[in-house]
This record gives sequence, C-alpha cells and structure tokens, in this order.
Amino acid sequence: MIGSAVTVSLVEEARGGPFVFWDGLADACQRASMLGFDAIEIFAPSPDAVDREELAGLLEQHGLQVAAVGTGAGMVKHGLSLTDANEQRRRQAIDFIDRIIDFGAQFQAPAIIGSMQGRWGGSVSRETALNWLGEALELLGQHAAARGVRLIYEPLNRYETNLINDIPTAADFVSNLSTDNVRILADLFHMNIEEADLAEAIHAGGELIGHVHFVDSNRRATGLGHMEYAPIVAALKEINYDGYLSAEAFPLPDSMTAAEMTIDMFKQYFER
Ligand code: LER
Ligand code: MN
Repeated sequence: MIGSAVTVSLVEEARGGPFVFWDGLADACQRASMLGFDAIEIFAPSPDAVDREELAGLLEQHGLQVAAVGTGAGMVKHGLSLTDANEQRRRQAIDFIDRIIDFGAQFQAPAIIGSMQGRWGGSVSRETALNWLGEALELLGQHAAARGVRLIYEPLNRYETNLINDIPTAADFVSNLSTDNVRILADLFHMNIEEADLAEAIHAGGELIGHVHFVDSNRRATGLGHMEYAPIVAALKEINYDGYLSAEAFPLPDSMTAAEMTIDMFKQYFER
C-alpha cells in the first residue's frame, strides 16, 4: 500500500530548503499525525543528532513511521561527497552515510543518497566519478542490507549534479550494480525538469523505484504548481509501487498549508 509522508528538517544550515516542517521532531510528529500522514522523513544534521528513545516515543505516541532519512547534511555541513577528488574525503563521506544508515535502520527507514553523490569536474572525469559512485553504492547498499533496510539513490536535476539526472539512466546504473539492495528515488520536482514524460520515466524505473518525493513543478506543495498528477499516480499504480509519497516541498505559504495541500492531494488519489 502507498503511504503518505512529510519531511522535517533539523538542519539549520539548510534553512530555505525544500522541507515542510522546521520546528523539531515533536512539532512535526504532532502535526503530521493530526493531518493523517503515515510517516515522517527526517533530514538530520548528524547520525547522533536524534535521541533514539525520544523519537521512538514520539512515533509510538502519534502512530507514525519513519519513511526515510536524508544524508545531505554530510554535504551541507561538512562538504563531503562520494565523488570528491580526495580519497580520504570520499572515505569520510561513506562513513558519514554508513552511520546515517545505522540511525535510519533502527526505525526500519532507508537512507537517501541525493546531494552526497557530488559531481564530476576539475581533475575528476565523468567516468571516474561514476565509478566511484558505483563503488560507494555497492558498499553502502551492502551495509544497508546487513541492517535490513534498502539504500535509496536519487537522481537530481542538472543544476544540482552532472552525474545522473533522469530515472531511466539511474535505473540502468542501479541495475548494473552487483548489490540488489539499491532503489531509486523519483523526485517529481527533478523529474519535471529532466524527464520528457514523467509517467514513462516511472515505468522505466519500474520495480526499482523505492521512494517518491511528492511535490509540485515549482517545488511547492502538491496543488501549488502545474504538475499533472493523474498520469503520475496511474503510472505508480501500474508499477505496483508500494512505498511512500513524501512531501519534500518548500514550507510555502507556510508549513501547515504545505502539509495540508499534500495530504489533500494524497487523499484525492489514495482514499482508503
Ligand atoms: C535535493 O534536491 C533533493 O531532492 C533531496 O531529496 C536530496 O538531497
Ligand atoms: Mn528530493
């Protein structure tokens, strides 16, 4: 069954970024639950930033799951990436993500590799960067498998990475890995920039799609841009998608309205 989720950022340095809630886990859980979401997606500053017991208590109290955990703080706070020219920095990026995987796994949540994939350029060729990315996804995918969770790889639009920008290319890349534990994140905002046809891209991803960032064309909440949701939802149903649709959107005009717009759109298509 497809679940609904909403993002919460605990990373001050990411202010202005596309996350719905910003005022801590207790606030996010209370609002998410009141609106009827199934889960929260957490963007944490470090692997040990969240108290395990406290989060477990909030989830229990509000009847929520953790849909996924982001790893982008490694980039935002420490400038780390999996394709850094410096081997020691690449190693640090893998260590940081390993520890975020461990944090998420305590809540059965997969970690997302988005901005941590980095980009090629300077002394690093595209081929070299893709090789490093592939090697890192192998290691991280195995690490996640050992903890009983998937690893999620997110292709980003051309302004955020020059490595892989679309779902069909990501599907090709991921299916050539020897680990079978990596899934693709279909972020509708990035796809709206890069894909010729969003529904076709979802079909190309097929069973490899493991998470969706549910957002409008302008990265505002669903319903506040010009995205056509009917063919996207039809494609997700056709591939038997059973993960989360997670609101990774700007808190505009405010967090609560963005969350409400998302859950309204979700209910319109997935009334149970
Ligand atoms: C970044 O643009 C993004 O979409 C995030 O989900 C990944 O860091
Ligand atoms: Mn995203």
